[in-house]
Amino acid sequence: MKLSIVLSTHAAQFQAATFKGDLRANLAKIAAWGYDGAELAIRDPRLVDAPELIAMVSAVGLEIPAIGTGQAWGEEGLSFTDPDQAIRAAAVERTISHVPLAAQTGAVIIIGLLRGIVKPGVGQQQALDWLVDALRQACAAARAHGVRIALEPICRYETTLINNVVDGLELLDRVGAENMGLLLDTFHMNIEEPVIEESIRACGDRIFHFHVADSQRWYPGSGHLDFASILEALYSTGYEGYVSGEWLPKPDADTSAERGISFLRRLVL
Ligand code: LER
Ligand code: MN
Repeated sequence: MKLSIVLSTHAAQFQAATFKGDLRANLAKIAAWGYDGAELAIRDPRLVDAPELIAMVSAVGLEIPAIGTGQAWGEEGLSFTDPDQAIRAAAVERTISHVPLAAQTGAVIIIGLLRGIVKPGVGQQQALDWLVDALRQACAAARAHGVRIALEPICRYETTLINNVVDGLELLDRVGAENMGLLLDTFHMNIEEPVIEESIRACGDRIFHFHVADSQRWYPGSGHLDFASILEALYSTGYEGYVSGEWLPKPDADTSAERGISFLRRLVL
């Protein structure tokens, strides 16, 4: 199992980015605990020096399996489904601006909350049409560089658009881009899927990335999810990507990272 954990390159409000703050020190700790990669949450690629970042990550022997983009929504309000055309265009442009780093590192670009939350006065169908249009543009730009995009079904408490695997697979069909797949997150799945394992199997080879957190969004092993069964279902699809920790820094970031990896590494798969 290739394991990573979410790390924000800059201060961020999103609570489940386990690590924020001193990037170099955090990368060293993540490597020392035995993780194979660091999933980077980057608000704006213009804020990072890509060669320096890649050097810092590889200096401690880590990979960058995925780049999270949601802070552009959380901190700046960019969204694929905003009624303001300029905001939608800026969200697409921001997504495309992650492509060079993704191409260099082999990272998948994550579309989570950058899809937006449907605003009052916007119909659900209109929002879906805007979402499909934005994803087609982003996928076309990414495809030219061999980069993949993963759309994450997110639970009803965070967005009204694409809450579950059925919605996600339907959206993939509509977008029709072979470099687009899904990011499944066990925290959201525990809220939205009837049977987590069956939903995973239904995705087959369309799973491009995988987030783990336990039922209460703490580290795996702290709640009531059956990770042996969930990960068995994941690998039965032929998945070869990363299992990436995205959980609350509870009781604190370091303890959660150590306990999370020791629990996951003990699972016999
Ligand atoms: C991001 O990966 C995620 O899971 C969402 O909860 C973002 O708010
Ligand atoms: Mn997630």
